[in-house]
Amino acid sequence: MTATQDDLLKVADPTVVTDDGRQFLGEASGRVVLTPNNNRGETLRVPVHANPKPASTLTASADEDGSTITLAGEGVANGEPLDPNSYTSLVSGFEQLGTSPEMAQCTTTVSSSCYKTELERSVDLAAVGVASDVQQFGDDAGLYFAVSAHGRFTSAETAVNYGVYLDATGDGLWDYQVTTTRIADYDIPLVVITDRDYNLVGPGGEPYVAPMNLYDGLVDTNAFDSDVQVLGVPLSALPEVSGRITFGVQSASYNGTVDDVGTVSTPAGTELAPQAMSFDPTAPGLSFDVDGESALMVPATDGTQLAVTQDAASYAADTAVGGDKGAMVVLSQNSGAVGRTQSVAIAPSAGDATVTTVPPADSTPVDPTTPPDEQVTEPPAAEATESPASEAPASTEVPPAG
Ligand SMILES: [Ca+2]
Ligand SMILES: [Ca+2]
Repeated sequence: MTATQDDLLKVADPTVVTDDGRQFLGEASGRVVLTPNNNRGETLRVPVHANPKPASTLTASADEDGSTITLAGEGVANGEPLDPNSYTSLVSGFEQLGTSPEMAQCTTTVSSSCYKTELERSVDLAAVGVASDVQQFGDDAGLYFAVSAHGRFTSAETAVNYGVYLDATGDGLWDYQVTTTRIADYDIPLVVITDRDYNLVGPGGEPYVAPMNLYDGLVDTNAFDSDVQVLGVPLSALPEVSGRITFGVQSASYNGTVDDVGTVSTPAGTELAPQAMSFDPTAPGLSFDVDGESALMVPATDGTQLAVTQDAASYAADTAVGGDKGAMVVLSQNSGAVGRTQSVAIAPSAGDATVTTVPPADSTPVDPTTPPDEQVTEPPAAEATESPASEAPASTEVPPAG
């Protein structure tokens, strides 16, 4: 089998229905016939199957004053951008406010703070970014989180779940959780919002439901075998958010492994750490656009420029956990070797602005004698009650929250 990167298109097996937006991998299959060369054996028909996909090698770097991030390298552009059968390198810009070190693999002692198998490797958080497109969309803006890990998931929201816990009211208690879930018979991970009782909430009393990575399967966002996810919600779905929020991200695996960036596990459940991340969706410290379009899953290639708009007062007030604040550029279709998440330093534009960075708060250790099933506060798992056909955005033309 020969795979030519420039010719690769995202073609599903003919038996797979894809126009409902399900996520799928492009695939090629056939058979190889092996015939004996000395008439001393049977002819063998061996099925072959492959899921090749092209990868880009784009890298992001900022100019000196931090006002522009330029991509260099090789993009992928097979077919019409955002076409169901095409692969197009997409870029998204976030303000990076979370950094988390690599987690150790468990050895003889099993605990919630080490990973057990490669299958749950994506539980190990690496970076957290946040973005608001209030500059482009004003009253109809969205809030977007990017969560990257030190290892890949095969399929998101199977072995590992990410929960973004955010406090809108300033009392230190989270009011909303933005997370993912799956529902029966609909083959995409879905972004949902819960309240503190883990009930699904959304505008008009209806649960908010949208595809992970902003697009359903009709646009390739490299949703499989990746180490980064984008969770977007409209601000209208978070009515208590009126300005600055604090937030943290907790990941949890089916094996009871937990990683925290600005969150802690308590006997009563997940809470924000005393020092969480802080961001103002109504006045983002950093905003990113490509030719005036909000830089969220927009086509990217060699030379693509992200304009970085800085609100100096907000950027100074934003709080990072575990590392410096800066830009987090997500290049969804990049190869793992180049990296799908790249951190780019952006210096504060105001001369006297103080960069606020706090170390990661200590997680409340989970008693290792507790059975794994009881260690993790299962965050999401909320059953969506509506059928996806009526709830999930059918359009693939625009990100859901913009
Ligand atoms: Ca980590
Ligand atoms: Ca609160």
